Amino acid sequence: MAISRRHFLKGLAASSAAALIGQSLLVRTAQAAVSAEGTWRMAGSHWGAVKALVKGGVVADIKPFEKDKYPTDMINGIKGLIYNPSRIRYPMARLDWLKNRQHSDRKQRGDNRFVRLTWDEALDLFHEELERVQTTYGPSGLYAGATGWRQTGQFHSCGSHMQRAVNLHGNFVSKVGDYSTGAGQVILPYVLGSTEVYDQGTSWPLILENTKTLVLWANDPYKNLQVGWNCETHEAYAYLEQLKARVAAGDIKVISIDPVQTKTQGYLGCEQLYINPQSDVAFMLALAHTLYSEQLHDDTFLNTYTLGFEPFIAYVMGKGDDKIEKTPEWATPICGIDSDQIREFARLLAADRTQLIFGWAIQRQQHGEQPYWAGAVLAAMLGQIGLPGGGISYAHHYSSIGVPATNASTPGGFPRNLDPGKVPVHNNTDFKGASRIIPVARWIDCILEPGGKLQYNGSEVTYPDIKMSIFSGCNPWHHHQDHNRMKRAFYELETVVTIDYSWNATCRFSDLVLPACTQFERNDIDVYGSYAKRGVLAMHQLVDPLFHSRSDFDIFTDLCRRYGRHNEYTQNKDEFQWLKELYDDCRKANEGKYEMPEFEQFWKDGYVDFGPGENWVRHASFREDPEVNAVGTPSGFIEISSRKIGSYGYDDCQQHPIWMEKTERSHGGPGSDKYPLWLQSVHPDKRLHSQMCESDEYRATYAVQGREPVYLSPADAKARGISDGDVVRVFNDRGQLLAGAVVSDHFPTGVIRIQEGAWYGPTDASIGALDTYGDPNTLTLDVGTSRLAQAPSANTCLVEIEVFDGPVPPVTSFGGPRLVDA
Ligand SMILES: Nc1nc2c(c(=O)[nH]1)N[C@H]1C(S)=C(S)[C@@H](COP(=O)(O)OP(=O)(O)OC[C@H]3O[C@@H](n4cnc5c(=O)[nH]c(N)nc54)[C@H](O)[C@@H]3O)O[C@H]1N2
Ligand SMILES: Nc1nc2c(c(=O)[nH]1)N[C@H]1C(S)=C(S)[C@@H](COP(=O)(O)OP(=O)(O)OC[C@H]3O[C@@H](n4cnc5c(=O)[nH]c(N)nc54)[C@H](O)[C@@H]3O)O[C@H]1N2
Ligand SMILES: [Mo]
Repeated sequence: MAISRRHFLKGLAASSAAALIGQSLLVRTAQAAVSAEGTWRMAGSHWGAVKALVKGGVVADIKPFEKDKYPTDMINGIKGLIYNPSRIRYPMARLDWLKNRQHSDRKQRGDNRFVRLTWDEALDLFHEELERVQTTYGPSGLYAGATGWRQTGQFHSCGSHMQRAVNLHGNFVSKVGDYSTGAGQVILPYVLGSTEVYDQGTSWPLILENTKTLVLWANDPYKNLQVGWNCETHEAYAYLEQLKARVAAGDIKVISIDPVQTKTQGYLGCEQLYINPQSDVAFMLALAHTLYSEQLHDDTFLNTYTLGFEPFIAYVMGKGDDKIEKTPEWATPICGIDSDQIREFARLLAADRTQLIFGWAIQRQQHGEQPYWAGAVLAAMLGQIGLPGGGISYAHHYSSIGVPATNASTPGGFPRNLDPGKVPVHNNTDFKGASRIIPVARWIDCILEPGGKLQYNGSEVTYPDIKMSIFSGCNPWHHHQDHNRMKRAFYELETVVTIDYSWNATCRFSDLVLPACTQFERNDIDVYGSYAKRGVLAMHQLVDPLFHSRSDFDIFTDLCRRYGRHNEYTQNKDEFQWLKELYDDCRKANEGKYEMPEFEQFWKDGYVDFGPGENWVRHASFREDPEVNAVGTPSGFIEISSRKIGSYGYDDCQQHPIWMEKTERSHGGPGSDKYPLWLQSVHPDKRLHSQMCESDEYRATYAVQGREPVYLSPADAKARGISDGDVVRVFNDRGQLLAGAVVSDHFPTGVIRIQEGAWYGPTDASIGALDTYGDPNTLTLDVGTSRLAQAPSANTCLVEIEVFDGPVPPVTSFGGPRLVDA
């Protein structure tokens, strides 16, 4: 193994991959034969199922899997993801932590000075720290709940490996919810009876056939369907292509409600309805007002399928506590849409079959529960929920939702929990009165206020006193808001361990860093087509783990060895035995439904296809019979008002949807006199969050003077003397960053965009340090959406921007740590 690494380092071709890999199944199935022309092998990623040309032990080329007719451009970044200077080469420890451990100077965290370790040293340290924290503080001292967008592959799913291994050692604090849909997944079960956000949606063919007006509300599917939770095959794009043709023919009207001209809008050639950021609920209430005043709402639907319309409509009509009638004239100054246009739009929605399709960014803001709830109320007033091409969806921009899905069973994964009846080495369940589970986006609050109380979804959370954190398959120094606040919290942590394959900012702020390999350096299986469940893919190992990296499975097997639990961890199975078992279980579950060959044949073929999927209509069974197929709300009906939520007594999430002003809002809202620009940190067009930012050549295709782009309107640029291509400073009271200006008329005055996932690269470790590359979470606000969901509010954020004068500091984000001697 070491030979191949050295060969790679020198840029020489390794002699024979087969010889180096040894007696693996790759060899058994002759997949690893190395010839001058190389071999094409099947692989998979969030960006798509792909085929990779492996030549001389190196990944030389990537092309789409033949079933992927609409591959994303991002597969051109994959080679650079494998081979780049930010790959973690060895296990490493932060200099002062290695010397002083829990007594280290934590203010040095972020200065990026690290010492190289051997695997044995690193895993011994990891084990010692687990022991120390369990015996000194108990399970409430350890947070191992954070996981995220681990690479595809059901077996190697790295969060499960970390959590199973740590579970075998002792208990720990975990999390509930996620950053994607934190508000939506909590509010919608009260309203529509399920999370909706992760549920299958009405099939695209039925939408194309039946819908007359399609509203994309805060939604950019053409951009966001490029990635999927599993190995994507991008079939939704075939339907977007048909939609484009229907729009051109005038058969379907598509309207994008968005402050920005989106990529989808440009592709479809559809209309944009401009709206001021964060003001959608005011607009929705005015739409409800018009529908009701003009008797355009569906009384029969409301009476048959919903509860609690009366208090809501009383509030809209000015009979609520605030005595304000939510007329279009009331809404206009808030949402920026002319009152006549509001009325016309309400009439259009009621005129024919209307499908509302929401994106998720709109609930990633303060009071993010409200637009989802108000959207459901509008859909209920229109009375089309459960009809093909009508009603509401919260997910058609995600992971092939809406592509007709098969009924196939898909492969399971490596278990994250202990096997039944097993207990950890330290079976201490005393959390000292603190909660065992915290809302995911509140972990920084928790570290800053141990013992503090938090209202969450009808219960009270008591913050544990966390001393050690472990991160695997996530990058909190991209995903969490307000990095300068995070620095303060990290002063309180004694030990931070990160397992990743790239030296991102989370590694920089850790004490112990372990190098995992990428999914291209191990064997795995996964479903392809994400929610459409189109088939099972063999993810063949392409090359050896680079440098000293290892698979998460190998890393945690060896950690468990240190406390005698390695056999329990692996269940005495190696990688291939696991893959075969996961496949065989799946094959068995599909017996009589879908034909699947023996594992060996599947592995050789590279995939097994389940054939076409079936059309389906969301909420149709409820519409058919609301008694028998009641939705999962407390009453079984759609709840326009919720007694349950009302009983919590929260002022920031009351018993029906209401308009609430935000802490920060542009276009005349609070804070806009000092910081007039709304910063939206949407999901990147050419990355998956922070993944692939390290892919140097690919990054160069969009970076501006080596910095992350910040998009702004011509008017805002002109007012500040900013030209396209300038390095600019974006700032507010929370932080400051450098970015490269892209002046674009897709952006209105008062709105700027920096895509999330840009690698944080501060000039030094201090609080307030300038971020040299442009991570928007240097600037975002770290507050919960409300007491109900406590979800992140990244899109509630105001800033100012100026030309940066003075010498521009180099970007510090990439290229790994500063190696020093102990
Ligand atoms: N401002 C702002 N912030 C946001 C958002 C926003 O819209 N605006 N969006 C939020 C949302 S929706 C999300 S989902 C989060 C995403 O947050 P994350 O899931 O934390 O983001 P990723 O960049 O995908 O981080 C995954 C990390 O796992 C590593 N990794 C991948 N595969 C493996 C593996 O096999 N083994 C190991 N050990 N590591 C691996 C990758 O290298 C990467 O560093 O960000 C959130 N943050
Ligand atoms: N290419 C790519 N695709 C992805 C991802 C990725 O990283 N890259 N990440 C995946 C993940 S984990 C997730 S969670 C989803 C995220 O999916 P979303 O959260 O839906 O996506 P975003 O791109 O953040 O935002 C979508 C649109 O919302 C608009 N918007 C923002 N605020 C408002 C508002 O107040 N009002 C209105 N009307 N519109 C608003 C934005 O202008 C943008 O056009 O995407 C998934 N798909
Ligand atoms: Mo997400």
